[in-house]
Amino acid sequence: MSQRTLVLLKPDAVRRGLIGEIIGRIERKAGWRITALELRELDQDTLEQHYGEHRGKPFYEPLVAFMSSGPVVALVVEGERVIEGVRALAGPTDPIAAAPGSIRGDYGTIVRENLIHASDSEESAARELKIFFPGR
Ligand code: RTP
Ligand code: MG
Repeated sequence: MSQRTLVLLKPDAVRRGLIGEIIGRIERKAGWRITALELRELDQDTLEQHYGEHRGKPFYEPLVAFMSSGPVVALVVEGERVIEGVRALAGPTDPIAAAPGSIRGDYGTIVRENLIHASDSEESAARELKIFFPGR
């Protein structure tokens, strides 16, 4: 089943020079392709829409501050079961719990600065793609 997912390389990934490393892992997966890619700074409105489900949680304010601390790379990736697949490449939210070989397991530091966002379901992907790449 071919799908589309929204991937964000978070500000820590950009600051640490890990864009190529992370995109390379996605590109090497046979049958997936990048169909949009942009380096950009995220404004409050975009972040409130994107992370609205977390509003009111203790980590929400520091998360939004972190996500606006520098540019991110936003990508659309298409391919076979790519939603589940990029989540698997990323590993669990907490880098300490993420296995070596996953992006967060290899490079993550603290739970907030975990390098990558990837849509977690078809519904989330549809919603997030509309926020970041309207009209595509
Ligand atoms: P994401 O949405 O960024 O792809 O990550 P996720 O699904 O693995 O994690 P989620 O629960 O949706 O949390 C969103 C992001 O918030 C930060 N976070 N900090 N306890 C904390 O300090 C905490 N918990 C979550 C992380 O950056 C996480 O990716
Ligand atoms: Mg999430």
